[in-house]
Amino acid sequence: APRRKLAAGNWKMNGALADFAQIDALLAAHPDPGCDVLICPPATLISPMAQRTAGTPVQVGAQDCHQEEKGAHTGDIAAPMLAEAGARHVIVGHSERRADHGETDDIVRAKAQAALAAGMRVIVCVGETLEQREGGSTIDVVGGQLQGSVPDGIDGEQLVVAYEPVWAIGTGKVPTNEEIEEVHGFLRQALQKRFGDDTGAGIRLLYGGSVKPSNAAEIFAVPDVDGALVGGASLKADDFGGIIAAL
Ligand code: G2H
Repeated sequence: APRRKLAAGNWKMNGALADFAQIDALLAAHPDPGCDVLICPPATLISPMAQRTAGTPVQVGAQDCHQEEKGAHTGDIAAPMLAEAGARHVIVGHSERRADHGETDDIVRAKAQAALAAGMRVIVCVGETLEQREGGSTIDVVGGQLQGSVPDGIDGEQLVVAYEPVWAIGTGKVPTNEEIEEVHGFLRQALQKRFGDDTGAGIRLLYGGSVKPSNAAEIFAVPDVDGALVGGASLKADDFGGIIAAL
């Protein structure tokens, strides 16, 4: 089956109930988006957003989950709790989590497993720093993160991998099409080698990092780019809508 395109918004630590008006405007402009549309708001907004978007093409996800099902982890949120709140996807291993919370590949993999066990899909993020790119180790770094962060025994529908070069996040800098194609081609090959041709071919690969309406069409033309993980631009209906229209 062809891979269905995915526009995933990552609100990060932004947004409030008042911003649901942006989702209403997005749906008014794109009632039939022609791709999967996902928004991952802060955890406090998951439940009201899931209620507000019920019956619409907008799906709701989480930005992180704890790796354990329950327990003494003050301030953390378990995957089954997110699922009960209405989350259908969980982003794991975003570079901001890896940097701000010391999340290693082992932790990210455990979180991915917890999300899958709770019946959600996972978006596993990988990406190199500027120093690593300049040092020529992009493929090694991304390959190591992929191997270490993606659990065994997944099916192609449950897993999405997002390539987010750390130096392109929120900076306005975007890799060249050739740079994106090299990494996405490598990710596809590595996933097919590990999970078999069919499963590997079904896994969606997103590009993330400063995607905007003005650069989206060019990025989406790159082979093996099946959509985008969008930060800043996902908070505004016009911007996210422009990206959806380019998919
Ligand atoms: C990368 C991306 C969304 P932005 O972190 O995950 O953010 O589009 O703001 O660069």
